[in-house]
Amino acid sequence: MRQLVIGDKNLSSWSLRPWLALTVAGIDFAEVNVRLGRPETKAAILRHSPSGKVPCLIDGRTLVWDSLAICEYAAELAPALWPADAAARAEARAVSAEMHSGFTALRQNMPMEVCASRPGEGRTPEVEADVARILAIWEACRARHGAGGPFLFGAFSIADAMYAPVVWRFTTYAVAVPPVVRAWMDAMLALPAMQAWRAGAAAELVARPA
Ligand SMILES: N[C@@H](CCC(=O)N[C@@H](CS)C(=O)NCC(=O)O)C(=O)O
Repeated sequence: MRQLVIGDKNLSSWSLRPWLALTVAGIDFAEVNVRLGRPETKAAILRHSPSGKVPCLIDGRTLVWDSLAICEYAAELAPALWPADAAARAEARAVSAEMHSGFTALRQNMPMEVCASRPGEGRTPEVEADVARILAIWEACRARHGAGGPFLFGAFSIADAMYAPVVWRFTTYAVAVPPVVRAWMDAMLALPAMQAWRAGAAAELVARPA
């Protein structure tokens, strides 16, 4: 059985991305949960992941130790995780890569905390610029490619998975969004997998308070 090594569901935004892609695609895996931010964390992660970071997918002798690489691996098992149209697929890859490599100010100042409510916190000018760019990406995806369904490229894709932690961030920090973005965020929040992740985060907080 494939194993996905992940961090705390309340906090680990990189873990959520491939977890969601695998779950929505119906690809079987078992979770291996590592608690972040503890003296023993690094050693615990290194038992599974050569980078010392989560997420890491273990599929027999194959190790995949990066969120976007795991999503790509998932798409080899479930090709519908990328749009079928080549031009749309290229754009989905571009917006996914932009999330993977960017938005540092947002990541630093508005960390994912699925179960928290912190309206208005963290809004530096650099964060405002990241928020504006992310809203522009989501609006463009919905306008250009969204006709076939409620997600960024119509059907659920890796692009949605890559921005899923930002859905939780915008919820936690109560970021105002235009109606077209609200509709996409609502579709994301309605996914049983997103609700299951949130329930898991809440259960972990009860079982092992900070
Ligand atoms: N670029 C990596 C980033 C992974 C990452 O930074 N993971 C964090 C948790 S969300 C981590 O493992 N932190 C533990 C540590 O650095 O000790 C990816 O996309 O998977």
